[in-house]
Amino acid sequence: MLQLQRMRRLAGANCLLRRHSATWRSSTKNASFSEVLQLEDKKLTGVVFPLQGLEKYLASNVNTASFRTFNPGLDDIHRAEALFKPSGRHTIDYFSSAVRMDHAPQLSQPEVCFVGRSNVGKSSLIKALFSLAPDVEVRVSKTPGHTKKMNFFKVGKYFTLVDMPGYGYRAPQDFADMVEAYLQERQNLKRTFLLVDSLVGFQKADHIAIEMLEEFGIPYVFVLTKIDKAPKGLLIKNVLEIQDFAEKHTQGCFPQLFPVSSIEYSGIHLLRCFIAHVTGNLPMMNS
Ligand SMILES: Nc1nc2c(ncn2[C@@H]2O[C@H](COP(=O)(O)OP(=O)(O)OP(=O)(O)O)[C@@H](O)[C@H]2O)c(=O)[nH]1
Ligand SMILES: [Mg+2]
Repeated sequence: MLQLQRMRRLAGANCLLRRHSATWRSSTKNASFSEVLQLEDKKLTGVVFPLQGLEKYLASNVNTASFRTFNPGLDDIHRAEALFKPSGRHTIDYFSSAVRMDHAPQLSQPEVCFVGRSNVGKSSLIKALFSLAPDVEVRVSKTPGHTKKMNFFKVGKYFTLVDMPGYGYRAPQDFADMVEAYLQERQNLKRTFLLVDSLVGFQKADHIAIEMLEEFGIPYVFVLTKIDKAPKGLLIKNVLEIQDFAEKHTQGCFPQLFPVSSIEYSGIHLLRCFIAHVTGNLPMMNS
């Protein structure tokens, strides 16, 4: 509680300083953690810890222990945000694209990648993660199959983030050669984020991707996208189904699902912190 109050005071100071830029910031409401700290407690939980925000809708016999596997403090989340904001010490930039592994940039810094069906919201999620770096251009589209190449974004010397083409409908022809080879060969890959649409849940193609990740022995995490769009009942059904699947049928999957809305920034701050953590940029005590 004390920690929350301290963080809110910090946030209050920031708001005073930033009042003059309220117009452009209004379209990025809740993008920055100091804005989130202005929210009342219930709303704050929903935005920062969307999984925990759903607990109140669940029957008391539902085991939600895994909902808090990754349970950073608000100060950790705030510290992680600094990595996603360009500073005097680091820049955040699009770096390069590749359609084949031998075109992928040789980078030794830790890397994370985002995979999932076409149109699931991979590029939008990356755009939301980088919303505090407005010069970084990440292209999103309503048309499935928009991202055709592996796009590498560099966050200083800290880590690289890779936006992948989608699988399934309108996937690029060379998808398998490109993405399978990447997943199998990339030495500095620290975590793969497998995105699932909260409106449709697991699809056949997702199970194929999961089989592949399990076979390669790659550590991965489920992210549930577009939670602003899903009716609560459907959202809860898909959350429980995925959590249950992760627990019972996977080896390499992190036990906690990350629900996100790239439009409302729910879950984005926690995901930034998780990325900072898995890339070794935010050592933490309790995970
Ligand atoms: N409401 C809502 N719409 C979203 C969200 N994330 C993505 N979208 C929309 O979903 C569509 C597809 O988003 P993209 O981010 O381009 O999807 P993608 O997975 O990168 O797609 P491909 O590059 O084709 O594989 C766009 O119209 C986005 O605006 C979200 O969190 N909420
Ligand atoms: Mg895309």
